[in-house]
Amino acid sequence: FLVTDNFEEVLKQSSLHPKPSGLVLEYGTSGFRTNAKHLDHIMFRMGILAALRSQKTKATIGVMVTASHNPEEDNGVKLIDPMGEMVTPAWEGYATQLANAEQEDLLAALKDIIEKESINVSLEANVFVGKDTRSSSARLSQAVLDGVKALGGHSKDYGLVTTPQLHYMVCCQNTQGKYGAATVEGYYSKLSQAFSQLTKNASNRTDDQKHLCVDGANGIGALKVREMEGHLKNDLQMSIFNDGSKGTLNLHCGADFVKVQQKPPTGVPSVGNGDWGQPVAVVEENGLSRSIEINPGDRCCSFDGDADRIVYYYTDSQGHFHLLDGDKIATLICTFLKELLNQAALDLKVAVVQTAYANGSSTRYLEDVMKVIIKCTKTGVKHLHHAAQEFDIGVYFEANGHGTVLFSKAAEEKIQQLAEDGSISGERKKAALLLQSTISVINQTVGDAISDMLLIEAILAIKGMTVQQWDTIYTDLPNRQLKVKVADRRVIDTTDAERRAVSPAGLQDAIDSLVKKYRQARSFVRPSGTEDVVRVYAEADTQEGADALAHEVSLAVYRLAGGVGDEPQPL
Ligand code: G16
Repeated sequence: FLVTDNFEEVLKQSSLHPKPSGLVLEYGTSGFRTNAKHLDHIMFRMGILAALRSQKTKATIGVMVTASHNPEEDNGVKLIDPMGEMVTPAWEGYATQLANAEQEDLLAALKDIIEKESINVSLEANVFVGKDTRSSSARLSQAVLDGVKALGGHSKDYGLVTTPQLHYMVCCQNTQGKYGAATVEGYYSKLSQAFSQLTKNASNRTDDQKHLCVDGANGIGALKVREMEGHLKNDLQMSIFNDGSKGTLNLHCGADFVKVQQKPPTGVPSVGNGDWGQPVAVVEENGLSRSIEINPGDRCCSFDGDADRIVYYYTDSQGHFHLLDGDKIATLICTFLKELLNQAALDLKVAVVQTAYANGSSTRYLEDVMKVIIKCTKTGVKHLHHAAQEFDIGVYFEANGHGTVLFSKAAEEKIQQLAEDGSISGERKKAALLLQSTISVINQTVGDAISDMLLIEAILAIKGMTVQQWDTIYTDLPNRQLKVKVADRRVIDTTDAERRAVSPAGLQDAIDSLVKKYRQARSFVRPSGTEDVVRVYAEADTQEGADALAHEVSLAVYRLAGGVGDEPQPL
């Protein structure tokens, strides 16, 4: 290749986005993620890398500026490959190489990637860019746009969108509209039409049954679900809380908070006292005040900061909080799909992909009762997505509510053919049509809180199921998740889909002997790929047991893996 004018431009522009010398960042679970003040050069360089990836694949690439569930002061970047999936692992390596090259080595790092991948830099490059609502996102997404431009690429700035919406746009663009129109409007109309087709099959529902409380985590999901509300007409009646008008992003709210703390978010009215706040809230909608009363058993859901995760919950008449996490969501979807496949007499294999965080009860239920194939992968949707692609229908969910369903091309074709087959009728036909609409309501590119919410709402409506009935499909084993601060979390290395620690020496032995002290117990530790902490997970037959085990394992991590700050205290 030749050093073109573009490289001079890259050099010139990169001096406006200088790398703080010595700063080293790693590509984590789903991209770079740290305090926003360290990210300007990363964003510029990811703009360049996306342009190169576009030249390599001859397709449009996506760059999403978000730190998802992290606190407001953080930010990050997620790279999206042509079919809307996360960028391929080899390019994660290039991303790290480019991100960490000192200013004077940037050109050499770029040339290295170009050579290794034999990229024709004179080809056109197209990049879609989106951002979340963080205060730093506007300037950081501008840095991405600058990077694309420096390499002579074209970009389309979608502005404020959810992460899954940008994944969707990239897939639509690269399939020449076959997946849908690459616009936010196209996304709303595809999903809402499918939702309306599905809920047509629900018997008359009262307004109460159509009602859902949505916690938008004070993030982009709240804005987008509100935008979509009109498209859903009367099929779903949402009350949106934590819409960003007052609260702070992800602070005491959102899917990650609700899942990890196992309690409801602030900012959402509910039955009970304390953290639940008041059961009645007055909300302002379209300039009108409306009071909303929350009763035992009412459905609520929480999105995370970029709306790619969702969890459900409710309070029972005794005031107890019940969480329906990603495992419960996967089970509900799997049950629904298997019933439809049976009715449609379609022989398609359904598998569920989980991670080590999956509740032991969910795995047992899916394996023993539902008789589906179960796979366990490392944390990170890229791993689950990949594993799910091996099946006719792959349902993948992390316990934290990040997931979706993938249909193989062959499975989609079979369903399509059956739905259009004039010679069948009755239950079989109905099931085929329902499967067809199910495919349309799902965002197959990545986990999507809005799309998952619509699918769950449709399933509950069609099955005439309450959230309590869904909750009793199986009973979760009590569990606890904790975080431990260590000097360098990379000292922890894991194997067996993160279920066993291979370093530091002695840690796994310590965990093994602690686990033996409790019944139905399991525990593992792993370094987070999004926060500077080590995560500890424990489950046991009682909550006290799970809490005590999590604490004891945290102490083992603290002592054997270089804990910093105060020693972990019992819960
Ligand atoms: C990201 C990933 C998820 C992962 C989560 C936590 O979610 O996309 O797959 O479960 O981080 O990862 P870790 O435990 O490594 O910190 P999000 O919603 O924050 O982008």
